[in-house]
Amino acid sequence: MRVDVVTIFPEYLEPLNVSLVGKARARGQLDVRVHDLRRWTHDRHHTVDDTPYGGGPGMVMKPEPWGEALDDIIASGAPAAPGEPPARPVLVVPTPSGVPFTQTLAVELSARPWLIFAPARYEGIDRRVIEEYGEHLDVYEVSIGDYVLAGGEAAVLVITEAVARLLPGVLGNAESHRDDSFAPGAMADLLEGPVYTKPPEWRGRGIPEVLLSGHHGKIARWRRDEAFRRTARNRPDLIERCDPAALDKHDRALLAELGWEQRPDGRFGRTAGVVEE
Ligand code: JCE
Repeated sequence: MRVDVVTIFPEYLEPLNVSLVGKARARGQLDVRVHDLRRWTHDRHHTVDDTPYGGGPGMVMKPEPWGEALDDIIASGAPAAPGEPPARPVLVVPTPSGVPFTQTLAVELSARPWLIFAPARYEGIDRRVIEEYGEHLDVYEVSIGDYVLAGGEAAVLVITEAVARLLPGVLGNAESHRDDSFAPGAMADLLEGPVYTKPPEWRGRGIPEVLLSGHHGKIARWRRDEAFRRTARNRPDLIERCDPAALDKHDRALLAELGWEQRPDGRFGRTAGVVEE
């Protein structure tokens, strides 16, 4: 996969040299190119921003440097091979007003051969840039969560790591992603429960007996119960939209114990008047 990043803070992308993404690059599984947007300015001050039309606070990123940068980078990718259609990148623009970045979107992006990230600063990029490239490319305006960053670079790091670990051969065999919380097809879309390793006792704390029992059936059930407890506590929204057909009798009994009731449509909701802990 090829990844281009256009930014006014190239140093912010240094973490892409490290760990999983850095290793994928070193192995040639990922070709990451970071570009300084100011290269595509022509004035003495390398201006990338201007005041917003209509007034208001802050500054807006000018369209011309983005247009020249994206045109050059897109042109650098063609042609794939003689007779082949030129590669078409996906444009990914982090913004708090984008569609939520989810594991499903990570899987979708991991299937594309070429991503171009356009992390903005200030109050964002002149809208015409997104409109213009939306006519030629798939453009994803994505939000990594409901909070406001100072710019899109941190979101690029997040998205790149989530996508890169899904590329064939990037994650070692030891860590497979089938069971990730949120992986499509994960255990009924539950959060993962707690994990333990050696030593068997640490500061007077043991580990749950069942994990030492060697009884794989009991261990699987215990893990599922812990996943339900954690999900009900931390992400009640996931219990509410959980498919009732994915639950067995034991699951339903546990949820009832935790103060959840099954509605006439089969979905779960908190039992009225029951308070936790
Ligand atoms: C960004 C800003 C909107 C005023 C470029 C924030 C994404 N999930 C996300 N949270 N925050 C972002 C994000 C991404 C890019 C930019 N800002 C700050 N955003 C209105 C200021 C500027």
